[in-house]
Amino acid sequence: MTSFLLPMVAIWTLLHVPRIESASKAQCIADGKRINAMKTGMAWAKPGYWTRLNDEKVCIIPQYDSPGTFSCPFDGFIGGIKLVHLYGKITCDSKNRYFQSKWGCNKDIFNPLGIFITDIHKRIIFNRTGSDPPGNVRVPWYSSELFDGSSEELVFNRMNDPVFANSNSKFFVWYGEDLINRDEQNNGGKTCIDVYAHFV
Ligand SMILES: [Ca+2]
Ligand SMILES: [Ca+2]
Repeated sequence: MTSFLLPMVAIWTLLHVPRIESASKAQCIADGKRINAMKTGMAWAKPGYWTRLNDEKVCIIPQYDSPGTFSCPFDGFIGGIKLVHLYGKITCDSKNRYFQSKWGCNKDIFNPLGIFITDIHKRIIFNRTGSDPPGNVRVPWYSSELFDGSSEELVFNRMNDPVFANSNSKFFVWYGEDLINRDEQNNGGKTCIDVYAHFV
């Protein structure tokens, strides 16, 4: 029985080990391309997929000008941004424990959103609800039909007016009250996220 099994094991090994090696090499090449793209910003993003932009988690503190930041390792036109909650809560009033929220402040029945994505000049780059034009923030709260402060994800839609981004692009994820310096002293907590871009 043993003399029968040994050749079979040898044949299986010959058939399968090279495949494992080639898969590993392919992964190394893919990783190398991504790292190279991150260094040079020369790789064109693959359209039609959600692509994670951050390597390290992005964390937002809701006061004292403490937005999370991310950049874009690829060249491409971004039609949407998806923020995926990892951990943590934020609040517009740390004295009220019921106000804690992933994306805003649970202060009324709408559990409004208070997250804004801007450029370095604090201009909104990705629309809040899909209908607002890019511009400056005046009111630090908004609601959405699809998302609220307890959602696991928050998606910003700009499919009708995609934004070109490359390795020089830097984006900021703000808590609205911190962004416009209004009533931020009583805020608290921290929320940490991953950032995905939908390239078109
Ligand atoms: Ca506040
Ligand atoms: Ca501030």
